[in-house]
Amino acid sequence: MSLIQPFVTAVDFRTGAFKPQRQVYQRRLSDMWRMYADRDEAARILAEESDRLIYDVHAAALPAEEGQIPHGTTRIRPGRIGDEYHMTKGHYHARREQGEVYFGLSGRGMLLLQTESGETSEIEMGAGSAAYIPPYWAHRTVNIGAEDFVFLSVWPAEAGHDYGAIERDGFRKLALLRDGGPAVVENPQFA
Ligand code: S6P
Ligand code: ZN
Repeated sequence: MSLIQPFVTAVDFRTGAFKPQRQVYQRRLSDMWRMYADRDEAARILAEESDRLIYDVHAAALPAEEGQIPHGTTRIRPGRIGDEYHMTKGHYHARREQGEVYFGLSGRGMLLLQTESGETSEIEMGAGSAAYIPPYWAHRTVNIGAEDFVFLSVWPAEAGHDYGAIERDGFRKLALLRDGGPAVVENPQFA
């Protein structure tokens, strides 16, 4: 186990930016266009408009050792691909028995969760929401508002990330614009 010096990071609640800056990565439409229900619309936006920035992550990356507690912010830009709100890729933890906590910093979001045995759950989040993701639940966040949705995640380093199942099968539920507001509906394409 590494002996790490204690440290503090200043977090901008509006943007998720970390000061000092630590690890940063971006997810653009080209990284995940196949995950949207309306793939034709995603392909059209890529070809005719731009490779939109969907979200970025600022994280305090720590050694993947049991006992370390990585933490980071995610800022999802507002917008939709067709009727479907901008979202993260979503994942299970590689070690399924590891949970996570999300804390809303600004904007309006929806947390979509599902288990491998077929249960689903949705949690609305805003500034000040502390959402608990128990072990065994895959999680994807969606921006259902008009502003950036920003949240802080805190997870056990040994959890790891498994994107494969979601990339292959998708999520059972979609967060879509319906009658002027967000609605969570069954995904007819769920494999
Ligand atoms: C990590 C945690 C978050 C996500 C981030 C991006 O366990 O759940 O920090 O990594 O919100 O989402 P994704 O699905 O692309 O990793
Ligand atoms: Zn996670």
